[in-house]
Amino acid sequence: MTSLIPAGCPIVAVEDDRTGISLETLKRAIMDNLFYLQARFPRVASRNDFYMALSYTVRDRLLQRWISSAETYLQQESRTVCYFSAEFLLGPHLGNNLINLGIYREVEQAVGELGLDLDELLHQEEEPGLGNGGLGRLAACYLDSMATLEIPSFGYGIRYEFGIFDQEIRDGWQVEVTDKWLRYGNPWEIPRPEVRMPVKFGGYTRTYTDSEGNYRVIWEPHHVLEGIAYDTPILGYRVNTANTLRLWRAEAVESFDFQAFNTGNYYGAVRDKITSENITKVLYPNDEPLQGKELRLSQQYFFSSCSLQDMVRIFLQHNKDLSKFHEKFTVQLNDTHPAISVAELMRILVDDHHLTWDLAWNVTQHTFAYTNHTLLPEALEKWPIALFQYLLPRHLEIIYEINERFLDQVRLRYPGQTEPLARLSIIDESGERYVRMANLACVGSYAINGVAALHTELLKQTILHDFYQLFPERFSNKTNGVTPRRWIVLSNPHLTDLISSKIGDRWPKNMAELQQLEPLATDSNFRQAWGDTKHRNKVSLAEQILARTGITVDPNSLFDIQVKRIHEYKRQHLNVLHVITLYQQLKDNPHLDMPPRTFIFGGKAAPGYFIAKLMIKFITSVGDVVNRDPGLAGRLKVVFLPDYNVTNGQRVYPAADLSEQISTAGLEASGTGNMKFSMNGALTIGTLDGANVEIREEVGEENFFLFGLTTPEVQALGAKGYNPSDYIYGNPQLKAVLDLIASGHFSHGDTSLFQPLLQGLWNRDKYFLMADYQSYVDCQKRVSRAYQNQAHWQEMSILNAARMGKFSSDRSIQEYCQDIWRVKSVPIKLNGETPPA
Ligand code: NBG
Repeated sequence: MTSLIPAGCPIVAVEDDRTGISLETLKRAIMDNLFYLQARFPRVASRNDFYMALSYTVRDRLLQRWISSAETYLQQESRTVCYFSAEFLLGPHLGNNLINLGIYREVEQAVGELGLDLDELLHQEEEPGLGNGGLGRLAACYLDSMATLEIPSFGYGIRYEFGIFDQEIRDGWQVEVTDKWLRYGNPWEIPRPEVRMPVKFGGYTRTYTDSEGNYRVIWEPHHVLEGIAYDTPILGYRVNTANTLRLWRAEAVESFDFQAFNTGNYYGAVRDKITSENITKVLYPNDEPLQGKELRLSQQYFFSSCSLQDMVRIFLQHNKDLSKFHEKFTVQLNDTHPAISVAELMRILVDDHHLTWDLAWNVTQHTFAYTNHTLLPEALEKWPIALFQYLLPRHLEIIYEINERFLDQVRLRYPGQTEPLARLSIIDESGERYVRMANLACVGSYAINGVAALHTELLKQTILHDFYQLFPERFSNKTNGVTPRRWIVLSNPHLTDLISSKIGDRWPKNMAELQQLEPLATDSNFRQAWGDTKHRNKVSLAEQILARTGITVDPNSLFDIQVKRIHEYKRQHLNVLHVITLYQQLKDNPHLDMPPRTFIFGGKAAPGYFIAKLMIKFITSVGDVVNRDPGLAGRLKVVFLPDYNVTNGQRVYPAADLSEQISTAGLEASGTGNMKFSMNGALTIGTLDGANVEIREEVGEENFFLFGLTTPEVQALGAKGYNPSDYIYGNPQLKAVLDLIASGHFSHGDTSLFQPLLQGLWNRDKYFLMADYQSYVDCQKRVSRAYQNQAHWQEMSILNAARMGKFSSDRSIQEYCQDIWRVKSVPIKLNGETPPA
């Protein structure tokens, strides 16, 4: 702790330049903030106090940019993108802001001179885990790219008090722990208590005719809440643009229900307050299927309504004519979670602002664009009519009206046919009646996109086929991307320095420049340096692993990594079957020629997803046996790294040799971890699924380990009648692996523990593991052989990184801007200056 006490530094600054970045100014600002904002003197200050003081220091340095951005957008009345997302998985801000501001080194030195360690302060930050996985992280990468490309934009979402749960592993099982990320304060958000929006729930509607003879509807709610805005600046990379992420927190309108209070029902009144505020308490931890939860629908409506009301408020400050709303704003719906916005904007325009239905519909349909993120049919959101009626009675009426008008159009297209009508209808009437949110989103949007080429094609062929027939012009593909600022520059500084020493330092903003590395792939010195950086990263991951799991792993072994949510379709268990295959082979032949491997897994399972949780137990149990087997002489290690999140991801990607992207073909919409690995020089073993297809196209098939059935093959096999036991009985090695698991070898003799997993594979094997097993094991053999030729491995690794330019989220956002949003960049001047290019 003594290192926390800075020696001989001024405690109170007399004058303070809040934007300066000279060493002395930075040091003084940190001490100033420690004193004035944390009210601490150095001797008693905790590490968190110093983290807060440093964060405020950095925040001060981006506030000018933020204010200038807001002012410029206001003056120029810029067309603005609003990215609506129930999830933003931001990850820690401090390091990223230092990178984007370009003051990492300066701050590192200033902090050092105060006797502190920047790394330790960075680790102090609790990451805002306001998302489940790929979808939420994509939203965060897109905010970074929109700011970097100087696109006027807002992120709109929910300020969950508790984000995605922290994962602990006890006795090999996942245990969920509440994520109290706000516990020690959040220096990055600015509450805007005067920006508050009323949000109604429940009740009934009534109609009347106004003095001009117009038919009007009034919604008399059962209760009303307020949404309070919390703003976080989102700074672009080496530009003056800082956009806003506005998240809403729910608050009861009156702290007390005075009626209840007066009648003596004090606790009843307090309970109502608590119930209202529950809406933004916690993120639903399910990655894909979400059904039937009243609170979840309330969350979706709550943030959609607050955000649209806010946009209308902003619009009306300078314009009167709401029929032009869509010229100022465009809204991207990140999946169907905010799809209720379609009905809410109609309600605001028609009921609150008295636009005619047709005018309002024209605005609505030109405002929204919809991104689909999944093909899993069970993940398509639908809400029971009864729940809708109860929670959002006015919206149900509006949806019926939208649907009726829409179906009239459909009837013209398909005269006399009822099938297409039933499939296209926003209301599912096949059994219990539901509102289908994807249908609402498609009908209400001017653009619809998938997130990788294959995914978009499959959308058109399968779940959105009828909409594609009707509105082909609305469909396009926008392959996902990830921000190289967080995923290379921040997380892999050694690699960043190496690359910049060869091709200069403009590539983080122009990833196509990485191609200049290609000629170096055959340069033995460069290969050596490339391999050395990887090794350093592996050493530090090995230290992490030891500290967090107690398992010692060898940085010279092949680091084979699969990190992502735990799901049957992602097939972590296929990976484990390969581990057991190698285990058996080594037991049979201790002299087997193969490079030592360390299998690293990470990922959270939805708390209610029993098989996914059992998969974690399976991984840890196999690890327990394999890691302790003296006969293996450390040639196989299996690690489950607990609590996979953004922070841990930043340590994992740079250290990977091999990236596992092994989902059943046709089921992973895109994947984005696959991109992060490859950018950091990992080779991929993968199926032709999601963005893997495009990654392989870019890096070259000779630099990608492909295996498994293709999507059409999976479809054909399924149609023909797939019988997994044919594959098992036909493959003695596979049978032996399954038998070993069934024997209780990995469960202390307990033969029942993994039965649910085994039964799944023997009986239905919904995700075709048995069909892909041999192809996977063979492909892994090619990986091992390739790894034994290090020079060639490094060459492939360099080519992977060099050819990943396409997967920068900057490219994705440019495509959204050009093809969908039709927005242009608006450079921000600071003190009359734009930053140097
Ligand atoms: C996920 C897909 C991923 C994809 C991300 C981001 C959902 C509903 N979908 O394959 O499973 O990369 O979205 O598009 O979380």
